[in-house]
Amino acid sequence: MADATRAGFAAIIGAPNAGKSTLVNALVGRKVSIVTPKVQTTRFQVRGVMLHGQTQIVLVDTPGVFAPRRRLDRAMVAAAWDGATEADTIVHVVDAAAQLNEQTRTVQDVERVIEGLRTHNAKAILVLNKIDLIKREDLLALSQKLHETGVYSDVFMISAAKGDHIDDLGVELAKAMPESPWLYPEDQIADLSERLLAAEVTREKLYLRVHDELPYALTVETESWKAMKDGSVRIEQVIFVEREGHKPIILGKGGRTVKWVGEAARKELEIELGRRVHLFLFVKVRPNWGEDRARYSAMGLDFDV
Ligand SMILES: Nc1nc2c(ncn2[C@@H]2O[C@H](COP(=O)(O)OP(=O)(O)OP(=O)(O)O)[C@@H](O)[C@H]2O)c(=O)[nH]1
Ligand SMILES: [Mg+2]
Repeated sequence: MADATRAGFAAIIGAPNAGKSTLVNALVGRKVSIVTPKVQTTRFQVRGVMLHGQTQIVLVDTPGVFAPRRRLDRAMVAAAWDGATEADTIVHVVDAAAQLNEQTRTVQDVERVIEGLRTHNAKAILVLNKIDLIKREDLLALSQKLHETGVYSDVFMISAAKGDHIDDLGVELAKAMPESPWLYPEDQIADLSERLLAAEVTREKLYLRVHDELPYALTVETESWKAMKDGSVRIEQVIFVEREGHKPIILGKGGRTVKWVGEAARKELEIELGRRVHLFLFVKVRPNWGEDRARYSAMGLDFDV
């Protein structure tokens, strides 16, 4: 039947910082997953929905696959493979520039993904990303080398940030989807609740502003969400840090850092939500939130892995 609908899942996996979330946002055409220059930005599965003709493709953005150390790391890796093995197709995003510069961590992470694909007996579409940063001949050699591993069904060379060759990839993903009724309503582009998205936007701004290891020791939660009579929304969020000593870093001199974060997050939320936003941020210490079971279920992660 010519007009049968198709729908399914495409899991986006790859090393931290490869550009997975950037790719998901580019394919969806809207921001559904936060993006920062820091590794391990995405902590849990985020689903973005793209349409291609009669086909609905649910893109599952996953945390980067890497060597797990802390409990949060292990939960993130588990979430990545869960997303991958349940999907109709797997997209492995590789930062081609980092790979060519032989950045040890990236190379090891890519090897880990290849091993994981072998273990799960799965094939993936290889996406070499960030081609805006490298020479074409280097790219072809890299493509050849990775293709020889035998775990890839196809290779695409793209720039997620610039949107180059994204459309071809979209067509390929559509082909991989089975015949099925659509999984989400036509106008839905993400499965993140507004409360969670709002917390993620604040976390993105914090990552952009605070440096070093601190981002991994913080989490943001939306505590209250009130629709106001004038059409605006009043949002209260708490930034949890692990130690008292982290608090002044978040606040900044005279509260400057948290003020910048609040402003930047508010502006973006107003665009995403399409209404005026009053955003209130509080900083609290919660020692060991990384070992707190309740936080994991709030993020959709499994505590016991
Ligand atoms: N030059 C260039 N930079 C890119 C491209 N795609 C993504 N980036 C940048 O790479 C960084 C990481 O992008 P993300 O999309 O957050 O990467 P990720 O794979 O989701 O990272 P994690 O969530 O930490 O696993 C950001 O600074 C992006 O702006 C690209 O095509 N070209
Ligand atoms: Mg990400």
